[in-house]
Amino acid sequence: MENCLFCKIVQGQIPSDIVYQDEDVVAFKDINPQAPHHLLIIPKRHIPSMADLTPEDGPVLTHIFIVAQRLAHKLNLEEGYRFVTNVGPHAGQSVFHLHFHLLGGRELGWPPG
Ligand code: IU
Repeated sequence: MENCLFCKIVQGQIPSDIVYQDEDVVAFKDINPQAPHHLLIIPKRHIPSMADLTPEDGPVLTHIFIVAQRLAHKLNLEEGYRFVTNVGPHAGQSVFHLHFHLLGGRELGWPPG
């Protein structure tokens, strides 16, 4: 999608620190990390947010979770991690291409602010 920053990352039009990608998903380091490990995992296909998902998106969502689980294992996050998506302005969503934050490497507070 035109003018979507994460679509541009998917297309390699702007640089990012990609740690994993396949046919359907990309995982890259967040530019403003909030924990020792902070990755973003996104579908390559443009979906603005969780609010726009349909049942047809089930397979890519399952795949995103499995990729996240494998990356967490690779990063040795055995003590725990968080996997979240922000939806809309009250949650602080700032990029409108569905993305999941994988955060770990320190004790995480709850509830988030
Ligand atoms: P949010 O859930 O929409 O607030 O998260 C957007 C994230 O995208 C946020 O953590 C930013 O630091 C991150 N990000 C990025 O990694 N690269 C960018 O070029 C931009 C934002 I703009």
